[in-house]
Amino acid sequence: LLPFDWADPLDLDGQLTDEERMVRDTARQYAQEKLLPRVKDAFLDDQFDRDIMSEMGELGLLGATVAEEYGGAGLGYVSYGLIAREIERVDSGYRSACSVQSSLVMYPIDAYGSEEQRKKYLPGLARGELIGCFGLTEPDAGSDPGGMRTRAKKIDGGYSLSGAKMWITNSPIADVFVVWAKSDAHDGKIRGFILEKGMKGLSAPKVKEKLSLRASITGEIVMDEVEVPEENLLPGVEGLKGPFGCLNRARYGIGWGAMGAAEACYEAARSYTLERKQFGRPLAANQIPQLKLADMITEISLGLQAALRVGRRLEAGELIPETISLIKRNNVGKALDIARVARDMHGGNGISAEYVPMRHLMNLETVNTYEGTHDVHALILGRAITGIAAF
Ligand code: TGC
Ligand code: FAD
Repeated sequence: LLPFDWADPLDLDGQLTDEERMVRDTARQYAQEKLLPRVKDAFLDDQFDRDIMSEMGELGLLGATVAEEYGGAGLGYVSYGLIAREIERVDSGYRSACSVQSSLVMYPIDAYGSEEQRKKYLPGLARGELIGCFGLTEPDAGSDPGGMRTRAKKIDGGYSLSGAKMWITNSPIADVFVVWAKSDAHDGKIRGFILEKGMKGLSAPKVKEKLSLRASITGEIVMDEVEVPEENLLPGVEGLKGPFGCLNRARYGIGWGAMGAAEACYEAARSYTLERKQFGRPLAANQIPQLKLADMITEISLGLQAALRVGRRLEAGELIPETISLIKRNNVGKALDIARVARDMHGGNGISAEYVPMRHLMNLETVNTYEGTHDVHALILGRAITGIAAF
């Protein structure tokens, strides 16, 4: 018989390559030593420290799957997932910054961009010298991005973009904006454009008074006849499959990341109930806390195995978007449940920022909503199961 490992019962570690373990350890060390000490103040003060992007860039944590010739790390999807898990173990807001940069900005430039665009933007984004954002959602088009109003009008030498994007991670500090708009010159089809900070008519005011994801900066993108040169059109894709192709990667990373947040809550609940005594013995000596911990590690272990399986299939070139919906939806939903139970297990202390579960709980409310809500992913699965679209 082998002993049970309470932190990794199904031996995820043993299913990784040496390189993946090394990537995981680098990300974990950075997250625990450099991010964890500053997250409480960042969350309470509603501040995102821009230096974090350069620090992540220096360690190769941005654009992990992008080829080395463009400044990426040339790693596989499991390594990318392991990075997301380690960063989100500290805070979903920091993972957001990393996944937007990697999957929603570097990926579309890499996959749909021209060679000039790749050379111009990817190395700076990989180093974290440039910060990117991704504008799909609008005030009146969230779950249904096909209903977007932003328009690109053909003008001499390029396009004039007008419209507004809402709830955009990193937009107030972004240098590079990947924006999706319906283009008159392309039969009204959705096209991707690269906008740059400082373009006339472009502004990105911060969204204030968020109660969730406070260590991440969120804003609008307001475009008032922004003139974008022809060479800033992403030439390689048209239609909704452009933004969805990016979302596949980011949603996959969230499948891993949410498990990192859940693990942080589980470990906090375990330590707290082992240390705190009521009725003359540790809380962990009671059946109810043990049941809760058993439920938590069961869901975490299964969720990590599912994320690993989807990652291995992506690496084998097997992209099935519905399987990504399955892990995004389930792992975030389970992480939310785990964070709430862990908060409860901390009693009154559980509402203090000194302990991690309540912060994760508040963050995970956003994670459950963005990149496709919990229910929208159920509808994507429902369509694949029945052949009938319910939206
Ligand atoms: P539908 O008719 O299903 O599809 C339109 C076209 O897109 C293609 N497609 C996909 N391609 C690649 N990957 C996928 N996952 C794809 N899903 C669809 C599809 O084949 C079709 O192509 P074509 O060539 O036939 O035109 O589109 P629909 O309008 O009916 O879509 C419905 C639905 C619900 C699936 C979709 O709209 C949806 O997923 N809604 C959720 C929106 C969403 O996820 N927004 C995320 C915004 S970005 C964000 O939240 C970033 S947060 C970042 C952070 O801080 O971490
Ligand atoms: P709605 O679409 O209005 O949905 C409201 C509710 O209705 C949800 O519960 C939903 O599940 C439900 N619903 C909708 N349609 C149906 C249906 N047909 N059947 C049943 N139920 C339905 N977007 C970006 O483009 N870039 C970003 O960087 C970005 N970052 C974000 C950061 C934060 C902090 C947040 C909160 C959001 C961010 N988003 C971003 C936007 C996010 O993707 C949207 O909020 C999300 O897609 C949901 O859209 P909505 O808010 O308009 O909600």
